[in-house]
Amino acid sequence: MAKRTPAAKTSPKPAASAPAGDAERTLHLTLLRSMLLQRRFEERCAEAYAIGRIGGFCHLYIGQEAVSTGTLSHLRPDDYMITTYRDHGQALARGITPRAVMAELFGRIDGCAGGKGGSMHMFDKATGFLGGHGIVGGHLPIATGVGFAIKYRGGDQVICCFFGEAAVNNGAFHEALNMAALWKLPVLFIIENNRYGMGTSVERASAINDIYERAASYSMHRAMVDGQDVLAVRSAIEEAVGRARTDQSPTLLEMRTYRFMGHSMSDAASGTYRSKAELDEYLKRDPIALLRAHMEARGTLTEQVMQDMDTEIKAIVQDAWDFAEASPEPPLEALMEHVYVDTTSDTGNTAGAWS
Ligand SMILES: Cc1ncc(C[n+]2csc(CCOP(=O)(O)OP(=O)(O)O)c2C)c(N)n1
Repeated sequence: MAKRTPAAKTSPKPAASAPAGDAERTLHLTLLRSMLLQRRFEERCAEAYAIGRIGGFCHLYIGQEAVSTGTLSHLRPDDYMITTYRDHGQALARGITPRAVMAELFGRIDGCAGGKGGSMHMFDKATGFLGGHGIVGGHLPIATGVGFAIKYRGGDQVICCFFGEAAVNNGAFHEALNMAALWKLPVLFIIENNRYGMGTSVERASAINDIYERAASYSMHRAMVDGQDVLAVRSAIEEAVGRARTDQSPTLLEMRTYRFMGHSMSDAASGTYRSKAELDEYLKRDPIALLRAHMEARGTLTEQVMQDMDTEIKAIVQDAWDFAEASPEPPLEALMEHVYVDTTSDTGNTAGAWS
């Protein structure tokens, strides 16, 4: 039987007469706060990069915050996630502290990967954040492997695997999906379709535009989701997580989103491959503005509350910056630590290994 969900998922609109309750207000404020933290944090990342505090590659997530927030707000603490190099926002949304993320970006010892991973390689065992990966599509088979490990151990956790739409043209995508479907593994494959792989539009790279339909090859549950609408993301994730926990079957979700910045800091403004008119059109669907408008219409957000939240978040980000700057660089002697795991000794040096 086809496991098809053809229509785009949009958030269920509350009945006009249904007043907003406390639970709704609390949830929406939490979602708004998460997205705003990512936005303000990354605005400072751009600044830190420009003055040389952050080196190497740096890919901002600005514009895509509804995907991380809507997805990760629904996971349990013992679930897992794995992602690409565009990982700062997701690290924050998963609960890694702004201090640990900023220190990592600054290459300092208090960073979540000890300052050795940097922008593209956030990692945090405590929150089940299994990386930040730089090879496009390379982490999808790892996600399938984690799904296998969960099932083998008899757990009911899930793993969420985020990747860009360009990764679906990579062989690893197909191998990972096939095996996850064949063995019924609790993996949520989440395509963040922001329309461009560096400067190449999805239309120029993919034979089909409805990318979620690729899951048909593996008879896998699938859906397209409005990735700018955090509530739509949450409801799609709720359904997929429920299926993964009870039935241990995987899902492919295509979240239609857009990055407001360039691919990386090397084309920070917008890039030459898209028009300003296109960017302006997508800016009208800023995920933060959309939730804000929704809450104002529901009577659950005032201008004052929004301003206070913004002020508080800016202070948190400044604190993260100050903390990162005060943190030392890793010592030279630590250069070769955490490169290999010693599997030969009796005790086994498993420092840094995932258990
Ligand atoms: C296997 C591989 N090929 C090429 C690259 C170079 N590369 C880095 S990012 C990127 C574009 C990826 O786009 P997408 O997957 O859509 O993610 P986005 O950057 O839009 O988040 C490419 C081709 C790479 N890192 N890995």
